[in-house]
Amino acid sequence: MKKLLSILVAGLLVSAALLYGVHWLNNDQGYAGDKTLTVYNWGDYIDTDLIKQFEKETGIKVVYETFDSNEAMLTKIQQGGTTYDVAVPSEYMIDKMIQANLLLPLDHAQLPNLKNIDQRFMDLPFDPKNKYSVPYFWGTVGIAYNPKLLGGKKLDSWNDLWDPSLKQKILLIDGAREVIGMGLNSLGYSLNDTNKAHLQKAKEKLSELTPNVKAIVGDENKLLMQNNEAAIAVLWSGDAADIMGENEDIDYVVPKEGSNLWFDNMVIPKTAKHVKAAHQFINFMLDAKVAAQNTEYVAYSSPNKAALQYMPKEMVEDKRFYPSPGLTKRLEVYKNLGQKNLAYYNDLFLEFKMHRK
Ligand code: SPD
Repeated sequence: MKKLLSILVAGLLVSAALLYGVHWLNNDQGYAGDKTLTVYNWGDYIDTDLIKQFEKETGIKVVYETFDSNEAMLTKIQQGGTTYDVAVPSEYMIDKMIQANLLLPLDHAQLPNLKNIDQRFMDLPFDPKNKYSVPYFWGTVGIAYNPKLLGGKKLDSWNDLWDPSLKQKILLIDGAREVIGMGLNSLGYSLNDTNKAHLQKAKEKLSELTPNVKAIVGDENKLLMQNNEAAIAVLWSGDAADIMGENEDIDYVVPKEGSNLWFDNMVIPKTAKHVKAAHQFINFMLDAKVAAQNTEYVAYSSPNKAALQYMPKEMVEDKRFYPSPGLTKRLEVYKNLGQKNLAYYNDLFLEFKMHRK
């Protein structure tokens, strides 16, 4: 009878502990179990083996979703249907999200691997002291082209793209700031110009490019270029690096009139439900070996100084993708131009896209 009673008491204690444990497992206090973390990132922008590694090391299940523009990401976060724990916006959007009070200040004490980031990428004007964001990847906007498909022609200028011999040869990135920016730069204007007359001129100039534009695409640009189905692409540098790894005939150039220097950083939206796990994930991605593996996979430029030693030399020493601070100083970073101006850029881009059809 005594034995039965002690078994019963032990059973009750185990059940209570289990119940208490279940509560623990759900409240994100750092215990492995049924915790989840929802990450929202650009398409083709992570080595998914690293997600598995993070899940294995922490017991946190990652739900991973992708977007293809900063604007799409913002809309989804503002709608609030899904609550994201980590997102990866670009600089001007980070500024906009800070102003709109959509981001949570980061706890740097939970991000010891932040020491791995090159100081050059810290404390930038869109997020002083990295209060809300930490570097993930960076790069430029430029032209990838295949001289073999262009009769040996070399390109080094935005204005080269208007050459009538390039009919149906060009892929454009599906991004309002990039395409309108290309029109502005080709006319000698700033990428952050808000003068309506200049913007109209840029749009008119872009309309003249229409016969040369084969398609306006997202990540599909990579396959089209790799397989020699397109000769030229205006794109982000990392996509060019990826393409060039598959097709050695292709080259990448940052046009001489100037171009965009961009930064994609990790943030925690204010609505995040798993703040501690979000910090764990960000810190994991900042680890030198993890960042090196991720960089080799996605081919974008890493701001993680400690990671560079684990990456192939030819990758890190390629000045097209790791340009010197001297060159990057000549490039422009997008500014948050405010809701009205950003909407105007989007409208012009939409008009340009519709005009093509
Ligand atoms: N396929 C991943 C693309 C990520 C590119 N981010 C660049 C943002 C530039 N504003």
